[in-house]
Amino acid sequence: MIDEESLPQPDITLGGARIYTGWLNKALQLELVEQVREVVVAAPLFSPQMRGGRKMSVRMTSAGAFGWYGDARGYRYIDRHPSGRPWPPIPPLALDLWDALAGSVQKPECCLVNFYGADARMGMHQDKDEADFSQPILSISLGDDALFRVGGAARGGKSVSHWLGSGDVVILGGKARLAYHGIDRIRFGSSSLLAQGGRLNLTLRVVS
Ligand code: MD3
Ligand code: FE
Repeated sequence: MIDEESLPQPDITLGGARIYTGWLNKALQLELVEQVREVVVAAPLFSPQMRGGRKMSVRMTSAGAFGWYGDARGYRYIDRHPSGRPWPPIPPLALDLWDALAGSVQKPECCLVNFYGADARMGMHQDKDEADFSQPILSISLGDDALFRVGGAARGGKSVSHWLGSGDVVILGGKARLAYHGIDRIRFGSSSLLAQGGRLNLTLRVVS
């Protein structure tokens, strides 16, 4: 545990989420996109199945020792891409951000990559498939703006919304770690970072 006071101060805190607006400049965003491209080549995007049986509108893949997965048997972390190949390494630039901002001496074991096309969204949920909720999650936004919503630890309570932009980094730690959260919509084409539009979100997680 690293003291929160020794970390850089966030620009905004929202329901306990620490938001670093525009933490990555354009050059670093482009470099990270290139590193994510390598991940997607080795581990192609797919749409996990939700609890109700439908597929998510967000396409996903992972890097690291574990990747997040969902099928008829439920949600879990698995140690291989559905193709059977191992997950590729976590982008080095994402690991640098973890060291600078997460305030954890542990290393992330998963970098979940979410890709949002024009009509993709993510319903309100908790991230509960990890073993240790005292470990934070670090989120990086790249590309189009997204309307992020965060509530409390119980479903259906009050929530607050915030537009996340390209280069924003969010740390979810402390009581925010088990907060309900989701992405209501993206503003497709609002960023020129990805030539074809859309949004990438990376989340770094300690899994086991
Ligand atoms: C608040 N991703 O992958 S990142 C997810 O933008 C996920 O793709 C969203 O929710 C996205 O699970 C939101 C911000 C985020 C990530 C994890 C959280 C917010 C969180 C965990 C607890 C509370
Ligand atoms: Fe989540």
